Amino acid sequence: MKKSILIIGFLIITSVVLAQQNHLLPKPTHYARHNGHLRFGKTIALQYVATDLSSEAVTHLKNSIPKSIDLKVQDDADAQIIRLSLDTNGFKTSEGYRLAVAEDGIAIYGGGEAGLFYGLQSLLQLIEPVDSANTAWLLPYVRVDDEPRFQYRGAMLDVSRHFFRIDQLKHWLDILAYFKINTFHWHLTDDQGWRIEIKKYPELQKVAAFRKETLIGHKKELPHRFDGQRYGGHYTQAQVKELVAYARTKQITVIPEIEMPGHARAALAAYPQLGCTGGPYETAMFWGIFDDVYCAGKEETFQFLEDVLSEVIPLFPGPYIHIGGDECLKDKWRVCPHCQARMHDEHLPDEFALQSYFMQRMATVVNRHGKRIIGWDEILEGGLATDATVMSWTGEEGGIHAAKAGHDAIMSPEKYVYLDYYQSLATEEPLAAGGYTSLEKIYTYDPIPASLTADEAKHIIGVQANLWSEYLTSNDQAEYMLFPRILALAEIAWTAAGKKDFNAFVNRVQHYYPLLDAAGIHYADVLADVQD
Ligand code: TNX
Repeated sequence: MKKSILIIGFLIITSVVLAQQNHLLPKPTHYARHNGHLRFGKTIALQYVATDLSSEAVTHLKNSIPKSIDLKVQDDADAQIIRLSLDTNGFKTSEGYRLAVAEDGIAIYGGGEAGLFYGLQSLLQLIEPVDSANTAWLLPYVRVDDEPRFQYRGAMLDVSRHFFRIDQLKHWLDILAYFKINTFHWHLTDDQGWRIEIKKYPELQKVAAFRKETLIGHKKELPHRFDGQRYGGHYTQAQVKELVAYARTKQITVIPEIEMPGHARAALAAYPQLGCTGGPYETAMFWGIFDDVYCAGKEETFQFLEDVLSEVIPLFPGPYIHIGGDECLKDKWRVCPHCQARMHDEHLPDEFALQSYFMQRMATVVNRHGKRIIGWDEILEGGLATDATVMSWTGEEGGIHAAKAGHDAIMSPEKYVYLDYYQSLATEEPLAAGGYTSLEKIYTYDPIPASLTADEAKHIIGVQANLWSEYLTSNDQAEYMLFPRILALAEIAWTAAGKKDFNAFVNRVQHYYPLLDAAGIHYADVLADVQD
């Protein structure tokens, strides 16, 4: 029997009134509140009793409390006991859980370790201080039965256009996991910066990781922002491993994205021979789609990307590697002798077929490492690699097409779930990419398109919100764009469609503002807008 004692000292969370209603977010499948509650003193001691969990699993659970809640592991004879049990037959997936709080204590049953983790997150969401001085804490008697709607609940962050430190990313993973998001899509390379160490290609760190100016945004909009500062940075492989391991303790899978064949200007600045013209190239400084892309004719390009993937793939234990595929202009390919020769030799009718050849070749490399590719919906053009998963961003069409063809798809339509869009129509909003993605718009989005049959719909494995960072100038601004909108994503990804209710959701979001305050998160208070 494994035992460990946890003392949880909560940071000051101001003016939280004990709510009787279900404020769990995302909303669970089934929630029943019973009369009474467990009462804790000023600090909360929780003791885990896990009969059938590995010590590693228990450690993960111990580490699962967001950093905003100050956790100390100590022996305490008076601890409340949480009985953790696996129930592998009782749930549809390993993420399902049952939480029971009653007179005789706290019990969590999980379909797997992930389920126990989510049961614990729900428990943490239910513990409330009795007063603003946190003189005591109450945990209501409840029974929660819960399963996620989608297995893939994602958030993407673009660290190329704006660079974020590992500790900043970890902080977000804490909060994302607390709201049961389980996938972090790490957009590591783009025209404006290459952010992952590749030992075989040191120029990536020296050249591709930097650009001449701090800021990108759109050239026309930002003349005043030129500061002449070289801007950049990258993550070492050791840091990548550290983040991936950290995410694992939060039940979060990290998916790296290495962009190809477009969005490659930074890589070409470092290795110009990989472009059709041979350069010279510069890491891009502004928002845009650039026509200098990897040359699809030269073997050297494939060798480079194969080498890159061979270093990247072992760092990420998850099943997917994202290889981009979006917005690849074909202008250079049309006049490049290498590309034209390749098309001739491989009997490719047009440049779209050449892109498909490119992506399928790289998919083979990924498959050889035992992984599957994800690509943006443009990978559908000219034919899809056998086990490719499509990330549908230009709309829902790509996802629908993929699902009908028996491919998995992740819905991420820009119109609904793009977090670089404005979140309110207020004039004082920070400059953003354009568009408007309100909290309500995300909330009302249903990732399963009505045009799919039940069987086809099974291929929609989930939904993801994307935060592109061309317009971000700071970590605080990134948080402002992420929160609270990412909570709407969390709920549409977890909660059954029939259980959604926007007004009730808004109340629940408000409930978490003090927690976000305590965690030092700079969220946008968009609820004032909503209630108008
Ligand atoms: C399109 S969405 C892109 C990104 C930009 C974004 C700006 C996608 C796959 N590609 O490169 O950052 O628009 O909204």
